[in-house]
Amino acid sequence: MKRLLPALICCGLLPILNDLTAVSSSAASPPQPYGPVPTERQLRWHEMEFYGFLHFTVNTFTDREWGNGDEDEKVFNPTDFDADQIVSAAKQAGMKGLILTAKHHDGFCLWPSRYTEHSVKNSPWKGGQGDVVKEISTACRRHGLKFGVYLSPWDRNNKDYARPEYITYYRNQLRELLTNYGDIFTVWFDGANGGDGYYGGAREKRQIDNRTYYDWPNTWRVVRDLRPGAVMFSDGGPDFRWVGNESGIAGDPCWETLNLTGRYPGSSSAGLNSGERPATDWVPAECDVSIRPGWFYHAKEDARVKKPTQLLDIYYKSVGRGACLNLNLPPDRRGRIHENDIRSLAEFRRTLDATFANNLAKGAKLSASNTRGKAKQFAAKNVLDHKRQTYWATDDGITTPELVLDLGKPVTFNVVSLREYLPLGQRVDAFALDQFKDGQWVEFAKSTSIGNLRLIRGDRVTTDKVRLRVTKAAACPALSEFGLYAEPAQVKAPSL
Ligand code: FUL
Ligand code: CA
Repeated sequence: MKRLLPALICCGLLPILNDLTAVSSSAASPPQPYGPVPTERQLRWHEMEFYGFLHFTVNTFTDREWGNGDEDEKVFNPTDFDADQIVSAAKQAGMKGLILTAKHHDGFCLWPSRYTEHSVKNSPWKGGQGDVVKEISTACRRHGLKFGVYLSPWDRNNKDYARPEYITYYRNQLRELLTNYGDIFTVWFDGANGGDGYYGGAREKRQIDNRTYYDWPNTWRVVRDLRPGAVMFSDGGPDFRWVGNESGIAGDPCWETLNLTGRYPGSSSAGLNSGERPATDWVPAECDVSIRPGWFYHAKEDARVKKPTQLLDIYYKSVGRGACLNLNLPPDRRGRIHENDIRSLAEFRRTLDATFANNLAKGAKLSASNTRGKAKQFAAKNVLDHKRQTYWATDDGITTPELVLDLGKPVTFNVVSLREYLPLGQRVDAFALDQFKDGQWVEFAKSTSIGNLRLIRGDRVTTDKVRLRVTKAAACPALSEFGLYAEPAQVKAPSL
């Protein structure tokens, strides 16, 4: 996962670079990366920030959270399935992708897999001709969202589960999903393995060793071979990690890095919430949480949809701590996202859009205590250009620089936003923010990890000057964005 340092690749150019040092431009070469750095596929995933889960299967119709594996295929019968309605709900909420439970623990397949009869092909829905994976994946493409799959490793229906034959079955299904449905941005590997099940009629408890049974390196290889751009999720990476809870809350700090040795899907959750630093691997966190108490739709939870204020709190504590947010929207028995969920999402989105429409730091006069090689390429103004690829960096060894933003007039804000330039690794350990008040600097916030994004949401501050102080960094900082924002005064409660 670690990339070669660009400096090592271009050894052939060294004599030329040496010559140039005479005219002092070597000081303006980019900083060396610090620690593990993200792969291209991980960078694309970081940019998504917010996407959704769709939990949908026989459980939707049996009112359960975990099916036993003996459900009659006939129970799966949405009355008014509408992939466009589902995907539009996600899009309007600002999601950049959707991950569908193609198969949950009960083993029922939402696509007509040729390896089992336990699928939509034996359901009355669309006369057995339906394919939820196809409909959702094509609707995602129509609406410009990425599509991903959840394929439960645990299968309470399959007769071979816990035997070697099942691994062949599981990989065959992975291949079907990865070859027949266009581009896939992620494969989500759940670590749950409960034991009891139907297992082709055996109705017994089957235990497996999570660490060895699925032969993860070779199972992951199927994904790498067929979809090299896809990122894989599990408790142990390899590309992004579980955050250690299902409430959508990342640790504070939440480091993008982790020591992967000894971790696998279903391994201990120790360290997942905050990550580890220093660490050997870039394995950022995903916060998965449902908009309702359960992962699947239950009519009795219609009045328990998370309120916009709760969704906002989750957003600030997940995306705002450098993780991605995977918010579950469970389709109902019609095969649509329920009106209450849509209403809550719409208000949540409206508030976020109103908040982030206007960076109040735009146009500020910037003065940095240090700029790498005094070069334009690394100038402080790069933090205000809305581009992740440009950044402010300091000279090597300058790890606690300051940046003053002169706003020209009093400005009121309650959200501060920072990004690091990820290709150079996670560099900043801690920082503080000051406002200029009554002729002196007064600290109003301090924090730790930044990574992809850090949002600090607090009381309203009115000032005409803000100062950012990096108070600890493992290497000279490389900050790509800085923003000041004001949440709308009134965040309306939903009228459910
Ligand atoms: C868990 C599963 O057991 C739940 O049913 C759900 O799919 C959740 C996202 O992951 O481990
Ligand atoms: Ca920038």
